[in-house]
Order: sequence, then C-alpha cells, then structure tokens
Amino acid sequence: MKAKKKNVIAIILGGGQGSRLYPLTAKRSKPAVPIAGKYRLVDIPISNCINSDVRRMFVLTQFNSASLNAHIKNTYNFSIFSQSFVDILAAEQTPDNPTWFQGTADAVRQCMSHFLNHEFDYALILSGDQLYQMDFNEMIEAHIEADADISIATLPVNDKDAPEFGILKTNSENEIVSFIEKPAKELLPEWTSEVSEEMKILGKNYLASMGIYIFNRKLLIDLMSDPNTKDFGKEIIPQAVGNKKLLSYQYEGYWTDIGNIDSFFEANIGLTDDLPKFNLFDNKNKIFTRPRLLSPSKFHKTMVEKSVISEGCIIRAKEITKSIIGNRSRIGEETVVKNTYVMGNDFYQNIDDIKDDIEKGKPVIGIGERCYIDYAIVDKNCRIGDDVYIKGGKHLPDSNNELYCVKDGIIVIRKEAIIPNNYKI
Ligand code: ADQ
Ligand code: ADP
Repeated sequence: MKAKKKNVIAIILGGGQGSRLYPLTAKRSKPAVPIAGKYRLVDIPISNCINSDVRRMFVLTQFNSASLNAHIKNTYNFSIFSQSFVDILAAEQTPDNPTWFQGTADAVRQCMSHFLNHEFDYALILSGDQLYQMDFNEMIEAHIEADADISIATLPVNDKDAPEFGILKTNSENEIVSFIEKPAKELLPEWTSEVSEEMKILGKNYLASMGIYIFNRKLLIDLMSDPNTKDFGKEIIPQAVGNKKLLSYQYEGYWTDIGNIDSFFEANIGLTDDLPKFNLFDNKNKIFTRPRLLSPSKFHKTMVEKSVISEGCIIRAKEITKSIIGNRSRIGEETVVKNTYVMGNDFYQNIDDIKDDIEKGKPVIGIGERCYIDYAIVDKNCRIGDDVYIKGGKHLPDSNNELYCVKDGIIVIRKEAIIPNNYKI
C-alpha cells in the first residue's frame, strides 16, 4: 500500500481561565508562563511539533497577553519559503460573555474556520500544559496504518493518579472499547487493563488518556458541527467510543501534567536532579525558545549545588541549592536560595535607576542581601528587599494576598511584587 502523506496541523490548547496556575496566570495567559528559567509553557508542545516535522501550529488561548504575543512573534519566525507558522487564536470575548471558550472542544469549534483555511488530513490536538518529549510521527503513522478515525496517546498510571484522567480499555488490536472521564475511586476496579510486567510492578494498571488526540479532518468537521459538546474528555471521546474507530497509542516515556502549582513546581525543581527525567541536554530533541542574546551569568562567592542557572544573571548570593534561576536574575550577598524557582527579570535596571530606588528606600529589582528563600516560586520582576525570610512547606495553609499566594505549601511571590526589608513569611 502506498503510504499516505502526513498532512497534519497541530492545535495546541493553551488553557482555560488558568485558575489552577494562579497567580502565575494573573497577568499573562497560561502558554506564556515561564518554565525552566528561559522557556515558556508553549515552547514544549511547539518544540515537540517542530521536532516531529509538524510545522503548522495554532495556539488557542482565552486571552492573548502581550507576553504570549511577543514571545511567539519574536521566536517562531520560519523562512518565507516554508509553509510553517505558529498562529495564536484567542477567544475574542470577555469572561462574562457566553461565547468565551466553554471547554476544549468549544475552543476548537470556535476556531474551525481558521483551520479550514489550510489543507490538512489530520488534526493533532495537544494540551498546552504538559512536560514531555514525544515523536508525534510515530503516533501519526500508527493512526494511518490502523486506518483509525481518532487516535489517543495513552500511558499507564497508578490508582492514585487514575481519577485525574480519562481512563480507557482496549481490545487486542489497541482499539478503544470503553472510556470514562476522571472515574471516581470506587469505580477503579472495573477499569484495570493488561499492562507490561514493568508497569504492573509499578502498580500502573490503568490506561490513561494523555489528552493528545489525532482526528481525521472530515470527522473533526462533523463532530464540531454539534454545538452541544463542549469538551473532548467529557463528551466527544466518550460519545465516539463504539461509533468510530479509536486507536490507543501507548507511550511509556516521561510525561507529566504541569497544570497546577504543585506539579509545575515539582517539574521545574525536578530539572535539578542528577539525571532529570526531562532532558534539556538532547542533541535531537531541542526545546526552542526566544534567543535573547544575553550575556553569560556572573557569580561572586556563590556556592551552587544542583541548580540550573539561566543567562544574563548577576549573582552574589552565598548559596543556591536545588533551584532554577531565570534570565537576568539579580541576587544579593549572603542570600541563600533553596528549592526555589526564581523566574528572573524582563529587563535590567541601570545604575541611576538603582541609585534612585535606594535613595527612596525602595528595594531594587531582584533579590536583596541576607535573604533566605526556601520552597518558593518568585515570579518575574519582583523587588525583594534585604533580610527577607521566605520559607514555604506543607505546614502552611493555602492563602492569598497582594504580595503572594500559598498553594500546597509553595509560596508564590506575585509578579512585580515589592517585598520590604525584613519581611517574613
Ligand atoms: P484535563 O487536563 O483535566 O483532562 P482540560 O481541563 O479540558 O482537561 O484541559 C486540557 C487542555 O486544554 C489543557 O492544556 C488546558 O489548559 C486546555 N484548555 C482547557 N480549557 C480550555 C479552553 N477553554 N480553551 C483553550 N484551552 C483549554 C484532559 C482529558 C483527560 C486526559 C487529561 C490528560 O480530558 O481525558 O486524561 O487531559 O492530561
Ligand atoms: P523574557 O525573558 O520574559 O522572555 P523577553 O526577553 O522576551 O523576556 O523580553 C523582555 C520584555 O520586557 C521585552 O518585551 C521588553 O520590551 C520588556 N521590557 C524591556 N524593558 C522594560 C522595562 N523597563 N519595563 C518593563 N518591560 C520592559
């Protein structure tokens, strides 16, 4: 049989109202949230697409923040001789307008006319808040080979995680025969699957949807013509099971959801492990982002242990341990930073600005002297004074004020927050 041409567009679901990543999404759309010191969330699915040769991408977002727009516009400039593009499609309404995207399928439906302006046979639908490196080519090939209508990437999960996912069962041909979105704990015994020995030992007895789908063009058009379905997980997929040919494409590599503060924090700090599960040092699977042409980082008397330091930083801290330090970070003398993601700054203050701030008693941008910061996320452009003590931990209850939020024990200092000298959290 002659291989069919892989004519694919990618649709990246950039996020609903972003409440699970709040306050990181208070001033920017979810795809623009910075990760790993120098990237943004949207760079992950886009890089996976580029590395898989899927080079026509749409990013669907509830609102098009300036940072998202600038990032996409300044990063993904393909040659004029190619047909590659990354387009941002934002819901054009306001939160109280009923036509604001009502769910994942509704987001795709509202943007269908934009997709149909392009020739494609398959739509690859991706989540915008997952950390993984996957070759979509293999999945597309499996989809074509099986002559499937829809394919879903799946991975084995344990019973603690299963209620967070769409769980499915397959027949011997990997066709999906039943699907339930986020089953209650009591229902789990009915939903176990045959998994490999290795997965069995890990207690991963359930096959979960990774929220990564391939749809044939015509079927997508048909399904989107019903305005009553709002969500892939809640309606489109369960309704298609039994009526259409759904293929499970099983994946066993590293994949994690980074849609809430806890998982986002763990995924970032996980990059400081000796051998991180997500490989930033891979010749083949590059993670693309905006080249900022920053200077190399400079240090003065700092003990750095198991940390990832981005470009353009000026660091005089005493100690940095198990932390991610973002672009243009400034950290003052005698300061200790542990288990923390410092997102860095968008710009440098010049000497006159710094003098001016000091005269006014205003902390300068960055982290001051003799501070102690542990188990926290410091958003961009914060001004943290001298002798500030910030220590997160599971003992802290959730809270929220104009300077910071506590979620799952992680203290998140809000973007542009001004934390005065001697402040203690
Ligand atoms: P969830 O991740 O809970 O489950 P959902 O909240 O619908 O599903 O989000 C899927 C993706 O779409 C996320 O990247 C999210 O940010 C984005 N998104 C959500 N609402 C959106 C909107 N209105 N506009 C644009 N983007 C939006 C799904 C599946 C499960 C599966 C898990 C795997 O429903 O079956 O197991 O993904 O993580
Ligand atoms: P990031 O590292 O967050 O991706 P970029 O390198 O994309 O940041 O760009 C930083 C952004 O900050 C740019 O859009 C730049 O115009 C903006 N910027 C520059 N100077 C200032 C300033 N004084 N105040 C606020 N934003 C600034």
